[in-house]
Parts: sequence; C-alpha cells; structure tokens
Amino acid sequence: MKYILYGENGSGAFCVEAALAEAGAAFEFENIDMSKDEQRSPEFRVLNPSGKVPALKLPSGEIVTETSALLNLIAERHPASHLLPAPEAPERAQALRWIAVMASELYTMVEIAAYTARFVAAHKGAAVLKLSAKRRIRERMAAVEQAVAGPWFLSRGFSALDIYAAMFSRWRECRSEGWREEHIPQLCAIAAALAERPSLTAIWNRHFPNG
Ligand SMILES: N[C@@H](CCC(=O)N[C@@H](CS)C(=O)NCC(=O)O)C(=O)O
Repeated sequence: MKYILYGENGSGAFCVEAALAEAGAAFEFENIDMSKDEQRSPEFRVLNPSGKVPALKLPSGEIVTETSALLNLIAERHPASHLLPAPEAPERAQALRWIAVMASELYTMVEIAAYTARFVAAHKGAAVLKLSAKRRIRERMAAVEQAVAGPWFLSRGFSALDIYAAMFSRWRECRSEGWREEHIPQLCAIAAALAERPSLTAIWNRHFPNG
C-alpha cells in the first residue's frame, strides 16, 4: 500500500515528498495544476476543503493535510528515519517550536504575498499589502536563520526542519537581489546540502530546478 501525495512541483508538496523519500516510504505523486486553479476545484476540495496543496492520502485511504501535521505524522510513522527527535529527546521541544513558527508565522504570510487580491481589492492598496507581507516573510525568515544551529537546523544533524526551512528559502518572496545569500546564508547552505543528499537530489531538482 502506498501513500498518494497531491501537489505541484515547487509547492509545499516538496517538504512532504522529501520527508516520504527520507523515510523510504512508497508513494505516488499526483500533480495538481495550480496554474489551472485545480486546487480549488470541487473534486480537490473533497480532499482538502481549504483548496490548498499538499494533501496526502495515507495507505489506509485517510486524507491528511497541513504540512506541519504531515511532517510530524511521517516522522512518527517512520521512526527509523529520525526525521524529528523522539519524544523526550534533546531538541524535541525546539523542533516542534520551529515547525510551528514556520507553519503559522511564515506560511500564512505567503498566501498574503502570493494571492494579495484575496485580502484587498487592487485599488485599495494591494501593492502595499503585498510588499508588507514580503517584508514580514523576510523578517521571519531571518529569525528562523538565527535558530539554525549549523550546519543543520538542529545540532543533532539532519531533520525535517531542514527540509521545511529550505523550502521556504527557495520561494519567490526570498529570491530577489541576493537577499537570501546575505540574510539567510545558513539556510542557503542547508538547501545546497539537501540538493546533494542522495535520497533527495532528484526530488530537489524537480521541485527547484533553479536551485
Ligand atoms: N496551511 C497549509 C498551506 C498550504 C498552502 O498554502 N499551499 C499553497 C501552495 S504552496 C497553495 O495550495 N496555494 C494555492 C491557493 O492558495 O489557492 C499547509 O501548511 O499545508
């Protein structure tokens, strides 16, 4: 029995696919074309009423959404992968903390930056809101950078936090004018290390062909 991951290359589906690959889990990737708004179609909303990717169908047939929940779930169901520190292990609390920060403080802001018209009509300052959201994303990414132990996010080594944080660092909001090289160099180094990781190279290149 396989997992089925619904998503698109370059989207939040990356972190779930990377976690599944690290866990050695069998899965299929089902493309949801966001350029055609397929994530908001009635068919897809049966899987995720929020109209967003990723969604994961578990081998049991149950659907789970939300990247933070999915990273936790995959780590829990595949403990040998050590994607997260075990309960009671050092750094467990900080791992949960920073996953929650990225899911709640960063990811929600990405929707405002990417789909500003959902929040304010164009003539009511959409450009200003977009810029403010982008600025907040960058401030928050810089705070995430400060939490990185180096060379990986956690001092114990590679974890799901590297996958999650590196994904945000590749998105449009962090991409211009050499900003990320200057302000989030440790996250850039983590992204480069993920691209070199044998279990992730092909997945990384498919999702982030421009690095
Ligand atoms: N809270 C969700 C956010 C998911 C999300 O915003 N996904 C984006 C793609 S990266 C999406 O589907 N956007 C399309 C839309 O909002 O219409 C999660 O953590 O999974």
